[in-house]
Amino acid sequence: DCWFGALRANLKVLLLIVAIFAGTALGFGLRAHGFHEDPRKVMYVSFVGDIFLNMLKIVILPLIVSSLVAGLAALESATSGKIGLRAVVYYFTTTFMAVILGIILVSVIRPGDVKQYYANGTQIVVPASASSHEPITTPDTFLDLIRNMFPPNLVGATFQQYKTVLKVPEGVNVSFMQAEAANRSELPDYSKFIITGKTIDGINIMGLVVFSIIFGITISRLGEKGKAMKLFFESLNEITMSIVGTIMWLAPLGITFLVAGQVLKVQDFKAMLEQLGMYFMTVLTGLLIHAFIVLPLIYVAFTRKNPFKIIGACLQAFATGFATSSSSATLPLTMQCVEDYGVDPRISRFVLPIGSTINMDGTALYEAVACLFIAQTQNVPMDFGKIIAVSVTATAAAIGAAGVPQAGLVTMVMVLDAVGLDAKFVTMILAIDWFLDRIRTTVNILGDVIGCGIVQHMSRDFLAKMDEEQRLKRRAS
Ligand code: DAS
Repeated sequence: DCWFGALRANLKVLLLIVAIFAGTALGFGLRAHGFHEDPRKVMYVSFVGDIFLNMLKIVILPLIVSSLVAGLAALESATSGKIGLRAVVYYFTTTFMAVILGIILVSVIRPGDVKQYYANGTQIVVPASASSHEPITTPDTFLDLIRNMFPPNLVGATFQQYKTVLKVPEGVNVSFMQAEAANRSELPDYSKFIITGKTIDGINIMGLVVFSIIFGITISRLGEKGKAMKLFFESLNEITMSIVGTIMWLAPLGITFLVAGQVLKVQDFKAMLEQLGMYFMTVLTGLLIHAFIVLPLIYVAFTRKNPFKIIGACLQAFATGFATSSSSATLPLTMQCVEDYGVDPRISRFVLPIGSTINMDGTALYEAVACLFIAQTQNVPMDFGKIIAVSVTATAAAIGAAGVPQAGLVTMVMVLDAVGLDAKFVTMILAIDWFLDRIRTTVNILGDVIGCGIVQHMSRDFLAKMDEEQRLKRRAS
């Protein structure tokens, strides 16, 4: 039976990886037949993939709320405080380490020195601004940010309370950068990016996470009085996870068409690789070092276990993260994978929803590299003070980015602003961002999985104590 189970799990992973290659082949095949010139044909192809992505998004809301509430209700508030603190310390440390790694690499490789890499003097072109945009305003003050973390009601939290809001669309709204760059007069208050980055098709994830944490801790404090809600959210979590299991069988089909649709949307491969090849290699090198050296070493340091066991158990989540470019949409799978691997649900339900929202090592590394790359192409000298500014704002921008496609591009405006670079330069790296987004999203998910394993290992003693107490209670009753 276990042999069949293992085959089934690996079969799923194999199917997903085949789906990614099939989608790439399909995409290039359709390009050869000129599909990429006709937007309608592109829409028909990506339509199937979008349905799969939206199906995953539907479960984000009930999953995050039920996991956090049920997870926290199952723990004493003191325990959840300890687990939460360990998780947050891990998130900040690894995110900051990713930024430092990115800064070191981009300063050594210097991909932005155009003269160094492009003998024929190819200038890196800043494409003209995108089409006109609808008027966009986001919360005006930092108070909006705080206010929206405590939504008036659970349902209200899922729909924007803002006047008009920049929903982080699937393809980044480049004209947003132009708008931002246009009214440079007022200093962009960073609350805009944090709260903007946190919206997923109108769902204010940050507000939901904060509300669910408070709700879950209160249930655990109320004991008997909160029991009904505890059972309700536990059952909601089971229902949601079983829906995820069903959706996952559609993944190979959805992923094939998601990838094919993306390959069709890319405008000009040649210019992209010629102009941004070194930048691409710098980001890729950083992400691979962080994912396969830094994080595994941290895992070994804290757990003395083989990191590639837990990584191997989550290939399904990584493949989905790569295909969807969305760590929030992949969250249901990430949770299923770590729980199948053996992580205690009381840890995964609590640590993963928060991790998928604020722990984005891949994005942090990418934003630091992209910002310094742009500075290099514009021959803007980077003194030590600016490097510090980049390392702080890239960490904050990664925390502020949502788990949706190209969210890291939106929040990068913060980093560019910190060193006095115009937001419009984001359009320079747009051509290749769709591909880098997939890889950094996968690294974000890897960081969440490693964090889950570490927090689980560090909490094993008081989880065991809790189990013992529950056993004694059951025997007594
Ligand atoms: N795509 C985002 C995610 O889902 C990361 C990013 O845009 O940087 O993690």
